Amino acid sequence: MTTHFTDPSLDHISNKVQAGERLSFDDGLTLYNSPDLLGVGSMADGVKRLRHGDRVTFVVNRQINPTNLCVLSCKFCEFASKEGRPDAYVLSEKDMLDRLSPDLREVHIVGGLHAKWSFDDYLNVVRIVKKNFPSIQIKAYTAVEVDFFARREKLSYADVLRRMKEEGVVCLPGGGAEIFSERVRKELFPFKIGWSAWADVHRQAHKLGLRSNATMLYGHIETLEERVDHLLKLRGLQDETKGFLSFIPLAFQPGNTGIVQRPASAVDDLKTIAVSRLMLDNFDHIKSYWVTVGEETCAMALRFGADDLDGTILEERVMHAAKAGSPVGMAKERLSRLIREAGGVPVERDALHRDLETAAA
Ligand code: V47
Repeated sequence: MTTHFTDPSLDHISNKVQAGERLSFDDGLTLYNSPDLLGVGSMADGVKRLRHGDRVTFVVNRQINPTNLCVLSCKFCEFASKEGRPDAYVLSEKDMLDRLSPDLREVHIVGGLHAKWSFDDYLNVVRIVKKNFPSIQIKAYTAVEVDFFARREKLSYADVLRRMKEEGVVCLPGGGAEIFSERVRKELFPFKIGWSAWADVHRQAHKLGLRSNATMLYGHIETLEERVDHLLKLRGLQDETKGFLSFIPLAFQPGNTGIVQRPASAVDDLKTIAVSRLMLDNFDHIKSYWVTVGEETCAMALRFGADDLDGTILEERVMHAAKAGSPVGMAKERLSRLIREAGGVPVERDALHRDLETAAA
């Protein structure tokens, strides 16, 4: 089917997409700058349909954020706290177990970098989950945490990751990537790892057979050039390792940070999903994260290239600390309805993006 674009600069890109040719940095910028939102979206939807048809996946999951105490003070983060502040917390073993139930497929563990916790304390969180709920798959610790454990214990990334795998971690979340721009890093998160260390952690994880995700935090002070560069860096790493499961664009929630007045627009959210699908030709899954974009935009994103909604989550803290307007969790039935309303077929998956029937086999 030929699509008629209102923006003629999309014709050339559409020809490349149809011929299965890889898009360039300039193509990425042209897509982002195009006023033809529906044209960009229909191209991305076409690519999504070729890979996944009408299927849209989700997982019955839960997030556990063991502590918000963090040695870092990233300007964009409203989740992190310091000792003595009224909002500071550390979950007890009981707190963690109270949040879990055997019907969960995945638990996503991520939290602050606690000044007094050893690597073993972090591993213990994994042990507690594994011992009490052996059937729940554990997605744990971002590259930022892995780097923190490695420095603290004077271990290599590979050693840290091997220990995590031995305790039962099956994949790593994609957090901590923020935006791979040194300019933005110096401004917003100068003490956090940048691209090179982030990439190395994921490279080592993939070598050990651990799969992982990748994210991009957008809608703050980054430029469109920096977003496209971020996507190309990830595409290059995926060419090298083939270990990434999914890509998740995270719309920045400004809260009280003062960095920007309001979150990215729905148009920007939808374009970011579409551009990600078109540029990341070697990523199977593009997630529309309802927590940051809200339910309405999230459903529309399913016609703009997204094929996954993450999950039920039940208690999201990181974005809600920054006043995200979405609910903190969603029932499985509500997620399915959202998918059906957008014309998709809901498919429940596990943490490794396998359909449930396959996973059970
Ligand atoms: O790295 C922090 C982001 C990330 C804010 O891998 C914020 O399946 C928006 O990575 N507004 C952690 N974002 C969450 C994360 C994630 C989420 C869902 C699924 C997966 C996955 C990973 O949250 C951080 C940072 O980029 N973040 N503060 C904020 N105010």
